Amino acid sequence: MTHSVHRRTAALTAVALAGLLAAAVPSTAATTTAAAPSAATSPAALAAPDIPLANVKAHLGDLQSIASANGGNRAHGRTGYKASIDHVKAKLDAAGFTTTVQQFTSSGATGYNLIADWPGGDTNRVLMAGAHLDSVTSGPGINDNGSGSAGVLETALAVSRAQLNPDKHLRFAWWGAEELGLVGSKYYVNNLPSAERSKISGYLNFDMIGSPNPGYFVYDDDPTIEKTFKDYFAGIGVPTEIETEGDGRSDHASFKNVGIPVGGLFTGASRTKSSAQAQKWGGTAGQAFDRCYHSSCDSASNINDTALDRNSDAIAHAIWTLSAGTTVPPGDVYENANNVSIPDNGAAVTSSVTVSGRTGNAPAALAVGVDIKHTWRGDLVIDLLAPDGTAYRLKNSSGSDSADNVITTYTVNASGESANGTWQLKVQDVAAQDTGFIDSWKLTF
Ligand code: DTR
Ligand code: ZN
Ligand code: ZN
Ligand code: CA
Repeated sequence: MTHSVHRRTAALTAVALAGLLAAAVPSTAATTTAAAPSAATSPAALAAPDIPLANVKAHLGDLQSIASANGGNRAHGRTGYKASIDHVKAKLDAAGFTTTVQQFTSSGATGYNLIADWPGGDTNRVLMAGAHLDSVTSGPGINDNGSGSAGVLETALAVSRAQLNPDKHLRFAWWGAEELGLVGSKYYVNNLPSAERSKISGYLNFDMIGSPNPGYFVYDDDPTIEKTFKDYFAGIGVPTEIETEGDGRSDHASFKNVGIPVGGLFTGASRTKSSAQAQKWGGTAGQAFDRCYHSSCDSASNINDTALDRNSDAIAHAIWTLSAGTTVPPGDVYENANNVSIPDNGAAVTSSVTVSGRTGNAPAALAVGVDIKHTWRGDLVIDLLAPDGTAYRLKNSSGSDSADNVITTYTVNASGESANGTWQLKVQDVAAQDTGFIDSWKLTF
C-alpha cells in the first residue's frame, strides 16, 4: 500500500495575521496559541466495507443444514464437523485464499483446524482472526459458534471482494475441538515455531457474536485492540462492556498464553442480562443472553440479527484498521508555519498542530523539528506538550549561549502518548533583552 505524504502549512494570510496579533498585543494570557492548521492529511486506514447480514445468515443456514444432515450437530469427531470444515474451505479456496487443513487427535478422534492466508502483506507482521467451528454434541451450535465462524468467513470473503492489500499479512482460522478445551487452537499455537509466533501482531477471537438476548462485550486483553472495537461501537452509538467471564474460556487464551496480543467480541452465554444492561441494550432483563447455550435449540433461529450484523461489521472494521499497520511509514509530517512572537522575558507562547486519523500511540522516536528565530537563544526554554498535556522538555535556558536561532530537530520518546490530538510547542523567553519568534515547527511520525 503506498502512503501519500502531505505537508500542510497554513496560508500566508494566517501567518501575517498571527504575527500581527502576537506583536500588537503582547500576551497577557499564559500562552498565545497560533491557530493550528488543519492536520496533514495522514493516510488513514481504508474504511472497511459493510458486511452484508444476509451473507452471514446464509452461512448460518448452511451450517444448520450440515448439522441437520449429520445427526443434528457439528461436534469434534463427528461427520458434521468435517463437513463444516470442507464447506468453509471450499468458499475460501474459491475466493483466492491459500488454505491449509491441520489435523490433530483429541479424545481418540481426528480433529481439524482450517487456516486461510490472504496472499500479500508483510509476512513478518501477521494479523489473525479466528473462531471455533465445532459445536457441542447436543446441538447444531449456530450461535456457539456458527455466528463467530460465519462473521469471520464473510469478513474474509469481503477482503477478497475488495482485493485488500494491507500492510500486514492476514490469516484467518477456524478451530476444531474448542468445546473439548481449546484443543485445536492450542495445537496450532504449540506447533507454531517461535519465530512464526513472534510474527503474529495480534489474534482476534469471535465466539458467540449473535446471542438472541445480546450484550455487547469487548475483550480487554490488549488496549489497542480493545480500543479499536470500542471506537467502532461508539461510532454506531452502541455502548459496550468489558468481557469479564472469558479469560481462558475461548481460543484467544491459546494465543494470550504465549504472549500474543489478543482481543475479541462476545454477546453472552448462560449468564443473565441485568436490568441495567437491558436498559442500555434492549432485550430481556433476568433472562440469559443465550438460553440455548450448549443446547439442542442453538439452531438457526437462535440468533439476534442486529447483534450478528453489528459484530460482523466490527470484525471488518478491526481487520481493515489493525492490518493497516500501527505506524504510517516515516515521513508523515504535521507542520505549523504560523509566526508566533515570543515576548521578551515574558509569558510562554504556544503553537499547535492537530494530528488525526492515526491508530495507536506516537512513536518512541518522534521527531520534533523547530525553527525559532531569536537572538541570544540562551534566553529560551522550549517544551513539547502532548495532547494530554504531558510536557517534554526540549531545551533549557542557558545564559551563556549567545548564539542566534534554534533551528534543529529533537527526538522525543512519545510512545506513551496517543498519536491523535493537538500537540503544542511551548516557548518562553526567560531573560531580558533579545527577542524573536517561532517561525515554524513540525512533528514527523
Ligand atoms: N467458551 C465458549 C463460550 C463462552 C463462555 N464465556 C465466554 C467468554 C468469552 C468467549 C467465549 C465464552 C464456548 O462454550 O464455546
Ligand atoms: Zn460452547
Ligand atoms: Zn464457543
Ligand atoms: Ca530576551
